[in-house]
Amino acid sequence: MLTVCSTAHHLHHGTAELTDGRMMACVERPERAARILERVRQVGLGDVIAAEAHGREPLLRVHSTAYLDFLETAHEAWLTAGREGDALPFCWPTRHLRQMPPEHIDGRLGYYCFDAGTPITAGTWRAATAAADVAMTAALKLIEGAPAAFALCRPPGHHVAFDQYGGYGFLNNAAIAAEGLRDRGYARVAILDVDYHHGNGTQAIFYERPDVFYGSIHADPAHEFPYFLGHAEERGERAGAGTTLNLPLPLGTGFPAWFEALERACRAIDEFDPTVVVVSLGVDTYRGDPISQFTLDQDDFSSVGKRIAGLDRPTLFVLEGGYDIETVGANVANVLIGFEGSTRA
Ligand code: FKS
Ligand code: ZN
Repeated sequence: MLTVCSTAHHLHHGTAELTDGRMMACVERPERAARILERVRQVGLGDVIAAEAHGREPLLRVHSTAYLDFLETAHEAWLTAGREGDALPFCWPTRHLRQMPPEHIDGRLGYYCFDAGTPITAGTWRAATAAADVAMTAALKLIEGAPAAFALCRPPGHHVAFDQYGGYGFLNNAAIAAEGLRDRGYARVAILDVDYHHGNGTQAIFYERPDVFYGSIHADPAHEFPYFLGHAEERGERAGAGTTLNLPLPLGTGFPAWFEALERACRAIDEFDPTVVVVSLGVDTYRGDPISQFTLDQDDFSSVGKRIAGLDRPTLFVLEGGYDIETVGANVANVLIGFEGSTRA
C-alpha cells in the first residue's frame, strides 16, 4: 500500500493543553508521525511519497473562507495582541450568547474553537494545510486506480467542522479527501471512523448528505470527549436521514464488543453500497493509550484491517489519533498489513 506523508507536520508542535484543570504537555506531538513512518518503512508496506500542494480549493469544499482566513492569520494576530507562545481560547459563545466573531483575537479563538486542548502555534497553518495535502494526494492515487492508500496526516482532523476546530485538529483531512473523491466521480463515499473518539466534525459536515455515509465506533460521549455529539440517536437529517450511524461503547470496552460494533458498521456500509471507503484511522483504542479507555491489543488491529478489506472497495486510510508513542507505529501498521494481507491473498 502506498503511504503519503509530509515533513511539514513538524511545524505544528503545541506546548500544552488544558486537561483535568491543569496545563499538561500536548499528547498530539510530532514524534507520533515519525514513529508511524518509521514502522511503515520497517515492515515494507509499500512506496512512501511526499504530498503535492493542492492550494485552498479542496479546503473550501469543506470549510468556510472566513474560517480559513482566521486560521491562516490567528497566530500572527496573537503575537500582535502582545502574546507569546501558543494561542488558546478561554471564552466561548455557548448558550445564551451571540454566535458572531468579535474583533479581538481572544474572542475569535473562542468563536472558531470548541475546546482548550488545541493550541495554535506559529507553524500550525502550514502543518494543517500540509496534512490536507497529504489526504488529497492519497485520494488522487485512488482516482488513478490504486486500490488503497494511507494518508499519514498530522495534525488530525475528525473533530473539525465547517468553521470550528478542536480535538487537536484544524482542517478535516478525511472530509476534504471525501469531497475530493466525490468531485472526481466517486458517487457515494462511506466514512468509517474507528478512532476512540467520536468524529463530531465529520458527522456535522455530512449530517444532511445522502451521498456521504458516516459511521463511527467510539467511547460513549456521555462519559468522554467530545461529549456533545456522537450519541446513538443521531442518525442524520433531511436528505441525510439514515446516513449517519453512531455506535457508542462504554469506557473499558474490549475487542470482542468493539469488533461486534465494527461488524455492524461494516454491514451498514455494505447496505449503503459506497463506491469508495474513507477510514478515519485512530489507534487510541489501544489498551495502553494514555488518554483513552478501550482495551484493544496490538494483534487486534490486524483483524480490524482484515475486516475493512472485506468491504471490498477502494479504501483510503486517513490518520487520526493514537498516543502511546511506543506502539502507535505498530498499531497503525498492523491495521494496514491486516488489510493488505487479505486483499493480496
Ligand atoms: C484528556 C482530554 C482529551 C481531547 C481529546 C482529543 C482526541 C483527538 C483524536 C484525534 F483523532 F482527533 F486526534 N481531550 N483528559 O484522537 O480524536
Ligand atoms: Zn481519538
